[in-house]
Amino acid sequence: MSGWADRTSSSRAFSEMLPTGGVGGAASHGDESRLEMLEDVIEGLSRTPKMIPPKYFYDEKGSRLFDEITRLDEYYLTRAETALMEEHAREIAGEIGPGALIIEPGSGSSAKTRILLDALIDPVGYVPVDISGAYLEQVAAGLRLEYPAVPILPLAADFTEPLDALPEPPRPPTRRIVYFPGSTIGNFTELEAERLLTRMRRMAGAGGGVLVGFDLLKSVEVLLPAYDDAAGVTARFNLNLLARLNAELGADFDLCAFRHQAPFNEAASRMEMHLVSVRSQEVRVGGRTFAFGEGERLVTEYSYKYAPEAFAALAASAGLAARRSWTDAGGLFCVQLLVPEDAAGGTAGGVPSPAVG
Ligand code: SAH
Ligand code: AVI
Repeated sequence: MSGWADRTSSSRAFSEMLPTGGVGGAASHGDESRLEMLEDVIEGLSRTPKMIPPKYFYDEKGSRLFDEITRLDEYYLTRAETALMEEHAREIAGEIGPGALIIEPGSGSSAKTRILLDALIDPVGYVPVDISGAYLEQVAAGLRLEYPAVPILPLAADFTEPLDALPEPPRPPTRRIVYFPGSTIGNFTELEAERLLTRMRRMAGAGGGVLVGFDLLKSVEVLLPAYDDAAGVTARFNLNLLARLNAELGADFDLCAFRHQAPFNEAASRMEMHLVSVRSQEVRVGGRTFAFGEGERLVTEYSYKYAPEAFAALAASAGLAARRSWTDAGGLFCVQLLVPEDAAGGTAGGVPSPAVG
């Protein structure tokens, strides 16, 4: 999936297709977001193969379904990364140093961030950034109770778009650390990931760093069930996307006429999530009609799996050097501390000599 930010269509034309009558002169933020979603969905359904960006999974129900996924036996990623963080949090916090500001794009439940916050010395603030606004507010409220000494500064935003202004903590930070756990980086193509990491490098600034978690390439015996669990939670998560488009865009997807499928694309080193049309059918979205053939696939997500060296090379293309790299005891998941390449000599973030692998 690529080029989602490049909208060529007229927003005004699309606004008339929204179910409640469009944005008009006094558009609310909600209207603008829905309009963008409508543009993205129409553009994505016009492609071959048809695609919808995975960021639209995360309405409030989608966020809760994702949380349920993270507790599944088959979904090893969260368990492995949590174990890694529990084992290495003190060391990671030592590398980051005191007085840091932690910014987390796509913060979700902020579960692993709690492990980091517990280990950090005197963090000046935590900025969780998430597109799922209502869920973000609930998580932020919980964090304020748990961490009364840490300013919690949530930002409801799409991190793939330029962020206008990040909330400022009351005290100036010694450095900014962009924390990007959960293998969310894996949901972007390499070109998109390079752009995103470049943006994160700029956000962290010269003395800062990017702490990123990514999933390691492994056998299909482990990968396939992780994205197609026995209880069908991942299938519900995938299909909820269509329910959301029906509810928010007035689309008429028949949820019984699409089936969840999650193949491994070996050539691209990624898991993929598809919704397969079980029959030939037409679907209406925003005044447009889209034909699906029997067996036709709607691509809803890529989830790239990396070898540590391949990820370090991707980071290098974004001007970031891997200073440190940690792997969980099971060898399933990896977290790397990336610093701007010109700081790789040893001054940034109080970080000592490079050690990747
Ligand atoms: N970082 C958390 C959550 C990972 S799930 C963890 O590791 O557990 C991915 C999260 O990113 C979800 O909460 C989703 O709402 C959010 N997200 C996905 N795409 C986004 C985007 N473009 N902008 C902002 N948030 C996004
Ligand atoms: C959020 N993201 C990293 C998850 C992943 O594994 O790619 C989303 C997910 N899709 C299916 N299960 C979980």
